[in-house]
Amino acid sequence: MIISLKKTDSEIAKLILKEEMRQQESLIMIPSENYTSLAVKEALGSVLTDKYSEGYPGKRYYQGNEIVDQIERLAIIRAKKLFKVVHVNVQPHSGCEGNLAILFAVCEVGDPILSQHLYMGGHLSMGQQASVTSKYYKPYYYGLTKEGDINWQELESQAKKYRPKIIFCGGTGFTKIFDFAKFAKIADKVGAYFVADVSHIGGLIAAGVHPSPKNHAHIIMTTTHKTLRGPRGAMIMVTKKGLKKDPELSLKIDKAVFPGLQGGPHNNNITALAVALKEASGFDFQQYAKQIVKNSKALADKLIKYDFKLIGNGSKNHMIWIDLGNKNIDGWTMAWACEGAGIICNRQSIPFDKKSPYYPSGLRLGTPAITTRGMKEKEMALIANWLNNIAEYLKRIDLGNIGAKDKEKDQLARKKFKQRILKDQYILKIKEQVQILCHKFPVNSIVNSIVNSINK
Ligand code: DSN
Repeated sequence: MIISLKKTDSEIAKLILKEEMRQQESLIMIPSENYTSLAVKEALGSVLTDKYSEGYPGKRYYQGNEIVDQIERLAIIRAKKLFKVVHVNVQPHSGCEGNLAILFAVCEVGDPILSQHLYMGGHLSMGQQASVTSKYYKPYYYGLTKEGDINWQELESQAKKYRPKIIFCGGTGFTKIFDFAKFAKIADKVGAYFVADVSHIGGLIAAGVHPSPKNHAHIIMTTTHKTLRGPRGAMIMVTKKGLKKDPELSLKIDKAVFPGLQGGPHNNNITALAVALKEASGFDFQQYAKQIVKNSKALADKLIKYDFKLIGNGSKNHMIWIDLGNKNIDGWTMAWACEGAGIICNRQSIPFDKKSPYYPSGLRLGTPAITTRGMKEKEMALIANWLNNIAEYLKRIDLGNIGAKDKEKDQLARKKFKQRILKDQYILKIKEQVQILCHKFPVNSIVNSIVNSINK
């Protein structure tokens, strides 16, 4: 693959190799990222990228889809079996399109919808102000409690007051186990569709490590590239309960995806998804999913010992959500210092955050990718120690005007900090140790596999 690319476009080939090196030599701790297998990557880069197939298996608007039909059917069968649902659409290009298709299928323009607030871990695609979904539907929100639980009281009173057409659960920030039955009870009371967006925990559900919403939700949406460890994309699933509420629901979802929102499906993605779904039904995947949760707990417990304040006071899934308030640093500063040390995470607003979403008070970490590399509890202790060293170091050094009320001063200070921290000797020492650890847990690499096959 990379061999022809080098001939055609050495500039891009070099950048791909650099990115591969970055992924190899850093601790990828963004909870929504992962490493796909070589098999998934091969399927993604296959001839299936060349085919047009608007429509669905057995009813396409283009000729030449005999094989594509077989592949898409396989992906659907595997997804149905894995998630125990009655209908699956594997064509959405992303989670945003998946949620938009659900809204389009179920709601009329202007209908009220209810979801977790963006600043409390919700997701843009469920009616947040900056998203197109808030222009077409009337969004209302519920939040989290200070302890990181769903604010059930608020959810129920908003549901009763506004009678939403859809109640969404899920988003980008939640460190506990979702009580899907409780969501369903409220949704049923007000006659709403209950849509479980399980994008983050899709892989944990597939492996039986997190309870499934299949008996509670009408519709389940998941992206396919997070804990599920497939290619980028999404699936919309209809449950038995969903079909009972509306026997036409599957049809409405399919029509909303195509021709409603999308044209040709990305067949290489669907092919790679079929592979990932096969992988996800195996024993190794179950072990991996169990270890994600063990690692997350181990890391969370250690961080608490280092006096990090965690939203939810720990982690019951793959995610750790830190309130950096007591460390006197913001998420932006910590995330850049971590990047300097080769630990890649992301800053995130915390419930009731007084800071802006771009410079929030929180930091979000996840264990899926490092678990895919084979890391376990012992390595989590090392990572917690490095994170603590970074936070303590940031307390000791002069951060200048970072956080100053004067925006210009703040921006200048941040610019200087970014340049400095990536070259800081103390931070680079941690980076060296991070790299030593990464070398002990190599990532499947297409380049390595080509080199190995040539050497054989
Ligand atoms: N952007 C994803 C996340 O990081 O949680 C959600 O789409």
